[in-house]
Amino acid sequence: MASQLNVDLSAYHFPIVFKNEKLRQWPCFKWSINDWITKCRRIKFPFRIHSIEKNQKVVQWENEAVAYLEATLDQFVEWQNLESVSENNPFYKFPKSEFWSYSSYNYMKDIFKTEQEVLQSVKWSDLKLSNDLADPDGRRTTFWIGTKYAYTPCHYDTYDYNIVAQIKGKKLWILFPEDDAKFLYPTRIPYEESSIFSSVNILNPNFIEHDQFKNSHPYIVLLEPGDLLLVPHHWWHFVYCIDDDNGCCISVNLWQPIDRQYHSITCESMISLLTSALFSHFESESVNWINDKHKHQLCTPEEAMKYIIVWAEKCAQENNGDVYEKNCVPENIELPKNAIYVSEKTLEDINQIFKWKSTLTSEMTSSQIAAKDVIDCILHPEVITLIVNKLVSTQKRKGCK
Ligand SMILES: O=C(O)CCC(=O)C(=O)O
Repeated sequence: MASQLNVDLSAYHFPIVFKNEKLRQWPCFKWSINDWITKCRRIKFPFRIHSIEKNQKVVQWENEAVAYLEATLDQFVEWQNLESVSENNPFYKFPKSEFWSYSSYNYMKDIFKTEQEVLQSVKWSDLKLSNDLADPDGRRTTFWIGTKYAYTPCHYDTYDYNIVAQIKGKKLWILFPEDDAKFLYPTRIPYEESSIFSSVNILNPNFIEHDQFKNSHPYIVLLEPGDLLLVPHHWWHFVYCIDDDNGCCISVNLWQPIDRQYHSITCESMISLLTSALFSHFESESVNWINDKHKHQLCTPEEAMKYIIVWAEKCAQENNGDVYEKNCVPENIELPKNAIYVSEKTLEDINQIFKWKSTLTSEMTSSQIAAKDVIDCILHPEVITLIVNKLVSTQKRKGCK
């Protein structure tokens, strides 16, 4: 077991699923839905509501929900399990057959700050996967609860790698390697700090607008209660609640830092500079360009500029910025006990699940370029990388003087 603890999980460059018995020992894993309701009775969770549309033509972005509301777990479970709910239930107006709901991205330290028992029931270090895996005060762990059909659009996180523990219900994860970016049409609108979204609607892709998607390499895994998933650094992922337990699909995840992410930090600071400078000038259009939870993270152009200067200097000192090796088969690294690689599948396998209805027309509403298109190009990750690389070269030349 000692060698197991020395495992450096950041060294795995392909997604891995662990069937980890120790996760089943976490107190929260043993709780029934009624236990969860009792333990969370004082907590109001922020939920967003989206309509369940078969063959939806475009991505349902977080910032374009039908409604946003706050509710207790009791009210959520009642909505999911009773034929109808009373008027004082915040979900009252939303028939469960027509709408899905998600309370996503809740930092445990915030949402459970008054409920230490819940906060302490997630015990990463007990998994004995790696010496580094621990987050006793819930600063890096997030809590997700959704109904069946709730989903997180395809994206990748610019920092860290990720460990996900499935607690209740089942989630389908469709992952793509970093190099698939060219097939996934990256976008920074909606803006969310450190998330790069794909414009492709995985539930029903438009192969006319996104014709390169056909060349992508999906890796697919169904996460069941008790499963752990390692999402390597910069892997794209689309996550779909495919089955629930009494209406609930619950998971927690931990973002685990990797060293020297100076290049990513500089790129994110550059995005902050550009979004804060550009979005405000196109206010009427920009209303819906930022995911709500991230509005407070927008800094002023002056603040963003300060970050850029500091981090570009760090990058220059580090030579190439991020020293992270990408997408290479790990050599001499044994797979940890009870772990398997997630297997590569085909788009036809995704089609089997979602039964795509082929979209033969382009969804583009106008042939004319809009301000949003211009800004989307400026914020494109390839453009940002180019700017940051130029900046780092400038810093290096100045450093030589
Ligand atoms: O569980 C989900 O819906 C999404 C989780 C996610 O995006 C992440 O862990 O980075």
